[in-house]
Amino acid sequence: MALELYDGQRSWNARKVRLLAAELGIEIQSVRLDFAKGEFRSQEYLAKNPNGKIPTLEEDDFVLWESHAILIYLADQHPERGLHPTDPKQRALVDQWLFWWTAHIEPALNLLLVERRIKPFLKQPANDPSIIARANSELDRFLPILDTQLSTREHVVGPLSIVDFAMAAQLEQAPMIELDISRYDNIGRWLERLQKKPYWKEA
Ligand SMILES: N[C@@H](CCC(=O)N[C@@H](CS)C(=O)NCC(=O)O)C(=O)O
Repeated sequence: MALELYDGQRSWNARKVRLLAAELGIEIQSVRLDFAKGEFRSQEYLAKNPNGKIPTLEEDDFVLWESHAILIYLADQHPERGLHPTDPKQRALVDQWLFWWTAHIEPALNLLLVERRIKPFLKQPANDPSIIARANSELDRFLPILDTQLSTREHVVGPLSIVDFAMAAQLEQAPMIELDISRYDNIGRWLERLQKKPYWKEA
């Protein structure tokens, strides 16, 4: 069976997977779920992913959720590309940045996403100033670390790796959550380099 990805047009987590699959030339069949129609919470989908979130990868009877676990699984199909390196130290550095992103940046991005997009969409009170301030304070603390890292490297760990896909798919959506990243020059240049990839726009 082909690889199937339960995803959604606007999901930045699903986009991480589509971008990496395109880079690796892995064919993935996309199964689009519509949040507004409650398709994330159907019994059928919850049986695959009890979180009711996307993305979920399905390959025969193997089901995998959590976008970063999916990135690792796909990259490990092509060890020769080194996107999740086999050398223990290089791999540990990729994992370091992936965990750092998951622990420090993603929660803050998600707070902005919920306040600025999800709550208005659900017609709930949104744009809570204290939540937005908390998110921005975390981003002000941690994004400069990424900007400095990129000041001397073409990609986050040097060579292209899965962390570039994990981070870029979300940071390129900064305008959507009204996050200003224009002061981070190195992040901006790195995003521009990635966006030149031939598949980037369509993935
Ligand atoms: N940690 C999960 C997060 C997945 C996630 O939050 N996906 C969003 C779409 S980008 C979603 O399904 N949201 C629906 C919900 O939270 O109910 C991952 O990386 O896969």
